[in-house]
Amino acid sequence: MKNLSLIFLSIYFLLTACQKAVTPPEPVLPVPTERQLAWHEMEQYAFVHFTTNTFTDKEWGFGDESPSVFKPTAMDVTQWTKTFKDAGLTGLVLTCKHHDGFCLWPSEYTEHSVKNSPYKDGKGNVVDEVEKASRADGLKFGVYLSPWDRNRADYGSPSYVEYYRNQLKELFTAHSPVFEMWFDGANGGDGYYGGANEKRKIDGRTYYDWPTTLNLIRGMEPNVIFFSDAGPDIRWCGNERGYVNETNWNTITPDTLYAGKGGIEKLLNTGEETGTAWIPAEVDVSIRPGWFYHEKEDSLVKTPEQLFDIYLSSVGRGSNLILNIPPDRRGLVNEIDVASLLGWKKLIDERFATNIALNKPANASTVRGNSPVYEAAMVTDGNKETYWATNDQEQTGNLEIDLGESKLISYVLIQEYIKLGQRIKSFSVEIEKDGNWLEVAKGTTIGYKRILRIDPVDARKVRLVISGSKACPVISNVEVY
Ligand code: FUL
Repeated sequence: MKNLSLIFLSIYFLLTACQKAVTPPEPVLPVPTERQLAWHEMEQYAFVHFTTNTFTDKEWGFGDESPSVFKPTAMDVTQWTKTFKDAGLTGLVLTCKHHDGFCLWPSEYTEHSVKNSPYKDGKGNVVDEVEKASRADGLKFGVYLSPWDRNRADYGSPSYVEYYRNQLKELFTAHSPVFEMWFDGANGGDGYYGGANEKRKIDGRTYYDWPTTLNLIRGMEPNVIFFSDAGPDIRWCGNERGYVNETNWNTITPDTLYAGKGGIEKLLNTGEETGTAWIPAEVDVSIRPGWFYHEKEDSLVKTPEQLFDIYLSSVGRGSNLILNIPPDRRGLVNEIDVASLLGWKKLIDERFATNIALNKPANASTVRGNSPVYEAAMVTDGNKETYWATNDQEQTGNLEIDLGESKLISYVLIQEYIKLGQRIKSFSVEIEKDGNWLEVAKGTTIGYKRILRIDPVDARKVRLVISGSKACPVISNVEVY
């Protein structure tokens, strides 16, 4: 008896040792940082454009607006954050200062702010109020501070850069944590500039001395994600229409890119397969035609279906979505926008209600070292930290999920384990029909998340076919709806 236990124990240790011997795949560089991983998981959040433009009916204030126009009549920032939370958004980024230079907080460095407005008799601080409301609703808080300032007399000279940094110091001292800092590359040249009323050109590559500014902020807020056309943490997607390319690499070579440089839109939209840095794209788009509220656009608010399409072409292509929802002149998210947002959330909840692949058995063409640690069922176990992987030399492979019975399928969701880098270059999805495999969707990149809409079809078995990969495929999750 004693001998038998010893034999069993030895077998057990032998098996565990064999299992341990199967090493995980080497990462394909570059890989995301911890803060980028946390950002990927945020998926969709709000952009809030609100300033004097809301009251002057403009998109780009000239910089000569009187602070007295900033006069919301029924301001309630908790209505904004409740709406965003109910819509399934995970955070918000607020335009603390847009191109017109008007500050939503009482900055000590300028008179062009809420402190000289009728709002709360000059005692208001919209940045503070929005941050508090966000935290109360569990939303992460982010900051937009326009580098281009059409109000400042010294815009274009070194003292303005100092001014800009002082404002960042004010913001980052008063507010933490800030999950994202949004640097807008836009610069139209002309402005009020303290009464000069002229056109000013700056060299976007050198004027702001970004490395110094970013170091300054990083010193105050180590985990902040920097957005600009070219990164360094996340990049612009190259358009404001709500999509990233179907081929969407999280990698790009940033050496020659900088905020405001034209002609790089296509590159930003796809990224680069051979890119040297992990700089994923963020899709910025407004629920309305403009970024600020205009009554005349009330009939043009995007419908729930349009928002759903945008969701598929942003989050569904491995990007994050920053959806702009501009409060109206009352200081409220307009009822029309609220209805649309909640309708969108309902569509998402209905269409992705039950993952019919969850905990279903799966089989793969090959499994890394034949180890249970990397077996096919790791993609249906609902655990994002486990994954299916093949052996190192295998850059293709199939994975089959048995749903147990024939079900109507409309969406397939796939995720790579991006901690080991982005790998997949081409893949397809097939279903079994009368003993034959039928292709129902195909794609190129996957990345953090890929959602494929297919013509609704009945099937019991679904197969993921990886036909091209930079190295052995590493898939953490497959969901079927
Ligand atoms: C652009 C700006 O010019 C728009 O006004 C808006 O803020 C958008 C998000 O970025 O570059």
